Amino acid sequence: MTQQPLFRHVLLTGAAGMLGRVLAAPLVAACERLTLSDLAEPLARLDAAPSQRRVPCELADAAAVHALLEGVDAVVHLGGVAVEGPFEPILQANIRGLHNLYEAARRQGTRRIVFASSNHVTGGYEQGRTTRPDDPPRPDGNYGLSKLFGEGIASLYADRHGIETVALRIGTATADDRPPDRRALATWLSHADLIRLVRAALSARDVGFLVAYGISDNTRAWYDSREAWLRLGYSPQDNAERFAPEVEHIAFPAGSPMARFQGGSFMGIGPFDETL
Ligand code: 15L
Repeated sequence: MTQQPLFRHVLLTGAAGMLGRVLAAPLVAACERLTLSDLAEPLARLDAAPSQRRVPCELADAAAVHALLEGVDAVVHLGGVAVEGPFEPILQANIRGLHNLYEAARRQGTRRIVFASSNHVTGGYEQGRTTRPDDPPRPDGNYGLSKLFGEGIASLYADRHGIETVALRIGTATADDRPPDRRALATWLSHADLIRLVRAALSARDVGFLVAYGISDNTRAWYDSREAWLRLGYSPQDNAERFAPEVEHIAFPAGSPMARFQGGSFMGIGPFDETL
């Protein structure tokens, strides 16, 4: 599998977020030109190399997203709401935002999107069950639902317009690069493996529309993504198990939805009564 960059100009959305901060520097080496984007305020605070172009953008603003994608060959799309919460902000940033992104990609000639989807697309499955990318989705809330929409629009734009997407159902990546609790012994994605995975998703050829779980080589993993990883040339090197003695005791009460289902804590958030 080649690691040669396929893309000249890569856009990183959500660049000021936790994953964006991990990925910005390694992505510089994966393309000729990297543009960093996020909401204006966090982007202004971002400590990035002066050579990296920064463009603030609201994903819900169609005209701004259209301008953002001018000349962009590939997008690593991390932008949007990253946690479970009320529907309206998720609707704007994740659903409308994704529609804006794919429409802009179609009109501007962008060829590939690496989409930060989420394990919460299938968070409704029981923990311990082996879950694969082609299992029926079981979103665990508004956030998981928005990621499912993202995968849907990615599939549509691959079929109709030839825009390739690798949808990465990312597990648990944290700022301190450690699994925070027992659940994350299954779902953890180390920073080094995140970088490997995104590089692979950018450099694999002819991916069409592909869904892969984004986790490390965890002994307790309940996702089986081997086929998709093979297609990408992703080979995780880290394993959450070495943290087990420190975090095994950190868990929700046995039998609670948060302990039962793969979505973990998100199963305990909401409903939000927004339409009342
Ligand atoms: C995600 O998709 C979220 O963005 C992040 O906040 C974590 O909660 C993670 O999933 C997880 O499931 O651990």
